[in-house]
Amino acid sequence: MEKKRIVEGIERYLKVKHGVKLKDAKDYEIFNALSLTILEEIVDDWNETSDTYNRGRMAYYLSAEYLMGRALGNNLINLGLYDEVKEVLAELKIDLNRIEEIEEDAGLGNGGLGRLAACFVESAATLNMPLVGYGIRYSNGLFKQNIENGFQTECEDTWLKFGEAWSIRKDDEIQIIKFSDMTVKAVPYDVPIIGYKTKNINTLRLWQCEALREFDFNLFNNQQYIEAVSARNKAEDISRVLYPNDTAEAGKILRLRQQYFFSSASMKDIIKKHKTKFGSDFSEFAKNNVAQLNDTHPTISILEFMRILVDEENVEFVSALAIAKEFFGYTNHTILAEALEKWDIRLIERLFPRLLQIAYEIDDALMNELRQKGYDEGEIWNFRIVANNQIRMANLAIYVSRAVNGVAALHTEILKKVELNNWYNLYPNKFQNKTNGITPRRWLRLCNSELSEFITDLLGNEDWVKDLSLLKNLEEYSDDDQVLKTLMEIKREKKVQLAEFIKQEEGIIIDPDSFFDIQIKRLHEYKRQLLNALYILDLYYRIKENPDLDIPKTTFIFGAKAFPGYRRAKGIVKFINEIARLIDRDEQASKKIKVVFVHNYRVSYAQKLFPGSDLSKQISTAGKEASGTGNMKFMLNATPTFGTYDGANIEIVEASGEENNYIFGLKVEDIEKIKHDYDPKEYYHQNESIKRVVDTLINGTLDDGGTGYFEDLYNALIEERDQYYLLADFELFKEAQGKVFEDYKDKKKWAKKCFANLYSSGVFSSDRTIKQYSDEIWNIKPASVE
Ligand code: 26V
Repeated sequence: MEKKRIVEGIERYLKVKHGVKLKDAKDYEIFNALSLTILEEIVDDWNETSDTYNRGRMAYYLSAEYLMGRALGNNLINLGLYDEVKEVLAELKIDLNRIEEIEEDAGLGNGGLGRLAACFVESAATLNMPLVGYGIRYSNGLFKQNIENGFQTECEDTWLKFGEAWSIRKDDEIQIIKFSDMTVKAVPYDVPIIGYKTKNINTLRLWQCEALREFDFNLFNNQQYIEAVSARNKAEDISRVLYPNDTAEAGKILRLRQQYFFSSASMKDIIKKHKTKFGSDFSEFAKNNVAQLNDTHPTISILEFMRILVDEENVEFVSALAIAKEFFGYTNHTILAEALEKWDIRLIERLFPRLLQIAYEIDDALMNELRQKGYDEGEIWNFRIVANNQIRMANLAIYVSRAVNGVAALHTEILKKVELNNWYNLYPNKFQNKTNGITPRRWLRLCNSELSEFITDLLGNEDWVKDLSLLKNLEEYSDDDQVLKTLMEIKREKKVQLAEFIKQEEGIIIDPDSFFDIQIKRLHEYKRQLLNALYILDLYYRIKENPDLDIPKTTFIFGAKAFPGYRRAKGIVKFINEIARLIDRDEQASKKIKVVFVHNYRVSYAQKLFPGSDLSKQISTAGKEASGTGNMKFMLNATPTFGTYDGANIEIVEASGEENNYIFGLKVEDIEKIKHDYDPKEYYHQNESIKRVVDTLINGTLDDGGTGYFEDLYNALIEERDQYYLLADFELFKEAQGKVFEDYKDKKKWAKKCFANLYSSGVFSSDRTIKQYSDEIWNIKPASVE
């Protein structure tokens, strides 16, 4: 793109959108104008891509969450315009970095599941894969977190406050959505998904809910102002706010409305497109279309799809079901029973009575099949789609789908052998594994340009950004002192940058020459931030006993949002912050260790944390973390994993070697063996260091401000049998961390471990994952517009 065009574009959009000249423009106005300039540049390619895709078989990713983060930097990188735009702005005395930092994160997701969807759409675009993402345009994304006096507080996320430059509202493609008690508009906002160095531009279509009419004129004339706009507010409530998923929140009527809202709009959109090509002939529908359900959240799509085919398109029920079974695929993202969605049939009946009838009919079809296969009634119960006055969404999704997949090897094995074993025995061929991945564009090329340049220098070109398996070719340098030295210099530079950012954001000063031990992810008991905290507290006591304790100076960094209603998670936030305070106030301990809890952990913060890390903490109870994807982001940034035998940790360590990571703790099969007579009290009474740290929860050493938080944590460990096996893993954790500290003394040895992680990380590219979905589930091929 010509430099002149960029400047002209910025000036033009500053004028028409904000009514200002460049010299008077605020940073957010420049951000908007620059974004629109780029958007303008790609619109033709975007339309051409959609046309090309529409001619062939297409895949649709249905997800209630997309945790996109910021768009500008990523889009510039992917378009190959980053350096150019940086120069142009520099000539205008504007720092691109500052403009990037002004952008609000699009935080339309909770955590891994939503971020995975974001990586997937980016990879699909990069690979020219005909995939469209469908989701919800929440006015408010995941809440913003503050830490006040060590407690988490929350406030609303208003990411749209400056207007959002990166989407186009498509008023002519509105869908009308009917609930039994209200009818609303689904307005599509199309977000361009720009792949890396390709002309193809994919689409993420986010639906916004609006009322059919802005207000009731007659009520308004009667001066009933509130009543006049109440229908509008009720409609807008549907896409107002993202639900935090990490809690047993099922049964919420608004959440069900959200799910139906975006499912119905997406089904109607797909069927409309089909009809423009094939009229009312649905015989080839599944040949041309496939839809992936990102967890059970969009599973009501199955019922809506059936309703449209049967009631509106006059397709026979049996044929419609056969088509649906070809059309849908289902991804499971957790084995936690509490997370499996079930909807009360009275709720479904109240909002969409016809869908309940369809659910019963599908249930009947399944029962017939099982009876024919000789299943007895007892066995059949577990398969039922409608049972106990509930619709079991996972059973519906498994029955009516072409494939069911888990998200890491261990996770898929647990689904097959335990959680969904009955289904696996019924349909062994439906089950597949698709180990998660991450996009190397955002998670290395964009967030760590220093390391990226170094890799490019070593490999001679940038091909690795599109084919991450090429990183393996770095292995030949694994004994090259100069290469290892440069790698560690880059790491130091990224740690300096992170330390500066933390100072600016948190007002906390950390030493970039200390060891950065990082645990960043949603706060949940199964992820065991509490175990990490107890370990640190033990370390504190050991330093008190022996001020010369031989460990490297270490900064423990945490970042995590706790679901607002999840009391124990909030207690853990406070506990970590109290430990931080205890250490800060201690002259001896604070010389050796420091704890920082960064507030409002989000995608853009993550982009600074992963590159500035020395150790990746992935310590979930074995069997509980389906995959994890943060673990892959650390690895790609040349950071060893300290983790349990869980989720993708296992594959990470397999790829880069056990000797280059720290894998410890009870395995799934160990837990199976001990779970019946596990007694945490034995550990508590027999291990003095365990007792010493656990007692701080109740002996007044640490203060929870009278909330009862800490006593509750104590009870979880001691009285409620420590469901996540913290105490059973405590000594193993300590031993493994001791090894980390020992190994870190040998700088070269450590650098080699970091480097091994980098060159072994290729397989965790989401490009690989998307290729597997494309080949093994969706049966789609690249369709390039070039
Ligand atoms: C939901 C719930 C709801 C009830 C209470 C506990 C609980 C805990 C977790 C969840 C998350 C459900 C789905 C999810 O986000 N899974 C995540 O998906 C990621 C992408 O596949 C994967 O890397 C994470 O390991 C997995 O937790």
